[in-house]
Amino acid sequence: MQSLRPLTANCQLVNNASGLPLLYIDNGVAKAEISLFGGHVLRYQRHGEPASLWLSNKAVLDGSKPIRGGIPVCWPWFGPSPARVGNGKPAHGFARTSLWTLDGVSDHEDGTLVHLSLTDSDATQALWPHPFELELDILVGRELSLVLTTRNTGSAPIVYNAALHTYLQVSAPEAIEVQGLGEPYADKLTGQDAQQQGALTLTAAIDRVYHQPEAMIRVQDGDRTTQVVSGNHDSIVVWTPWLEGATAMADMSNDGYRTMLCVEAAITADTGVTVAPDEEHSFSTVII
Ligand code: TA6
Repeated sequence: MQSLRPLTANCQLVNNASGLPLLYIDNGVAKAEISLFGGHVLRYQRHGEPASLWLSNKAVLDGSKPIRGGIPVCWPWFGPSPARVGNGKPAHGFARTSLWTLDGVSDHEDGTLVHLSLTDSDATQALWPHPFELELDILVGRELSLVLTTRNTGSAPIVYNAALHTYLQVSAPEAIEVQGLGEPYADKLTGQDAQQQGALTLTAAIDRVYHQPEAMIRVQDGDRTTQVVSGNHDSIVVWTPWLEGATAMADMSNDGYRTMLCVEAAITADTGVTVAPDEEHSFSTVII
């Protein structure tokens, strides 16, 4: 790993062994790693505490495929490409496999602020024929805060779906209770709508879209509480692949599912969010 250059007192730009540009942040309260490939927060850890984010020990970090773990940015669609975009395009859109631009880094009393952006190119136009500017503002402090802004730089309305697909690090599935998800959810494993009764516990694979979540989701992991506080989203997605799902993934070890849980602020409505020309729309998630 070669150090390219210090950007601020607390942030360095480095290339990993495969040449992928990464930001290394280490400030008074936390450390983090952010990949410009994907605009992807890979790691976040407060000093003296366990890591907040899970990153697969088999994650591919050479820019050839999406990175398993951290916070992938799913955009401008979520899951399989919807009919309005055309079938068969890459799952979860192209933001997570695009090289983002670093617009700025600055150190502040409450943490290190990073601004990343992605604009349309021939490659994005081929998948999604719209001019856009996507901006990700990341604050690495006592909290990890992400704001994703979609700006329409074209002359026709755009419709998007998205998720900040947060992989939380957990100690073990048996230790977990998730509160604040609300009741109604779509179960993507059965294709049925269902109702949550009480706190969610983990005993099998889960792939659910909760439609009426509270702003704050609490993930209780034994004595440890992680809060995921989100805004301007329309749903929270909860996902764990369990053993059968993990075994099927080349970039997750078989027992990887035991130490991760995805709790994702998302825009999943079929209608998406419409952004008029010259307008923008933002949503956010904060890991506390
Ligand atoms: O957020 C849950 C989900 O959409 C699942 O359906 C699931 O398979 C997953 O994300 C991971 O997707 P990926 O394309 O990263 O393998």
